[in-house]
Amino acid sequence: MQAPALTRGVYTAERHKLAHKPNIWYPAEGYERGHMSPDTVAKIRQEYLEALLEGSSERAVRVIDQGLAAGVIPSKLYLEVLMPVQVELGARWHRGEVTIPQEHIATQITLRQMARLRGLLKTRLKLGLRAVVSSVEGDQHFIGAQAVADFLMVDGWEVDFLGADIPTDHMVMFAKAREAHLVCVSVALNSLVPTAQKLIAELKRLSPAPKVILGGAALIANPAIAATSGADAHSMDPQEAVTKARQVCGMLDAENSLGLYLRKLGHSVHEYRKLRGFSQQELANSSDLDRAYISAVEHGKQNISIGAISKLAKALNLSIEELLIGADY
Ligand code: B12
Repeated sequence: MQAPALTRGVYTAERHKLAHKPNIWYPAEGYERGHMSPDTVAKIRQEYLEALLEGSSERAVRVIDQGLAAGVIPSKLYLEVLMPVQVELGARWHRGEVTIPQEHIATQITLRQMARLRGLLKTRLKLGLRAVVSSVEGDQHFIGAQAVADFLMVDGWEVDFLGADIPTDHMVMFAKAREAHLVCVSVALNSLVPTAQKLIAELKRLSPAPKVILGGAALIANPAIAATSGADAHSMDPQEAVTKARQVCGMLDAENSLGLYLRKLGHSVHEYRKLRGFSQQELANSSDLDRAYISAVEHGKQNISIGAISKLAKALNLSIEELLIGADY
């Protein structure tokens, strides 16, 4: 059966109107090379929808492969094929045109493709910042939150993705225990907006309080929620959320850049120390530094001298450059 043409629909028009920003990390190389037009993406979207309606994982993989071969970058396939098709599929399910097993199979296929495309995106240097991403208590919708988690991971954040329906008090305790710099909250149901507001208020009572970004279908339905949510930023777009995450966490602020750099360096020291199997005391002994100093460095709280970096690098059997670049790369 030929599925009716899939336009980008209300959801995507909203997304464009409210949230579209140039893709600063993954420029649309395909467009620049002239390999594809918006029609190409629309065609891929249509074929991907048909693959999902058929429940054919193989066909879905082939469609995504063809998109990649045509020069469509992975983030574009993720955001402009997988996401709107998932919305369309869900809308059909809500209208009773797609059965529950069909929707479940399709969602599983798309989750696999999301993971696959995320794997193809080049992950940036670790930022030394931690984000917790979750749907609000009572909310079973988690695909959008997963997308936000994926894009933050690619941007170099340490991400804890909690999935759907996390009780408010557990979420707050978890964010505190993880010392999260950022919490991204997804709310799909209008009826759960007060729950999201309560969660944000409780997160803001933590000391230090994480920054909060709120997004999800409830905001698409009612953008006015942004005025009263208490969040630091709002977005309907996982990629735009990355820009906002950097903004609200002060990464684009020159004053904070030293602090962020020290955190990144601390992360590198911590990771290499673990990799070498040293305790902080052992590293302190072999680098001729104090254990408390090592601890402060690892927490990004020490304005470390070049001399001390050199001692740590030597004790970890690294060049200074390797230590500065970080353990993950
Ligand atoms: C699939 C689906 C379900 C599945 C969810 C399982 C799953 N796979 O996650 C199930 C069957 C559980 C479900 C149940 C219900 N659903 Co439902 N569901 C959907 C549907 C069709 C698709 C959701 C989806 O996966 N979308 C795809 C993702 C990619 O889109 P998204 O979630 O909007 O996320 C995008 C953005 O919002 C953004 N985003 C999302 N979160 C965040 C967070 C941050 C921080 C940021 C920056 C961005 C961001 O990024 C994403 C991509 O760009 C939507 C319709 C739709 N058009 O979306 C309805 C929808 C969300 N559901 C709806 C309803 C009413 C329900 C039920 C109450 C139905 C019922 N009577 O039982 C229950 C509630 C269950 C519960 N307690 O949560 C309504 C919500 C209306 C509203 N705003 O209040 C919708 C909009 C359908 C409709 N038009 O009526 N649903």
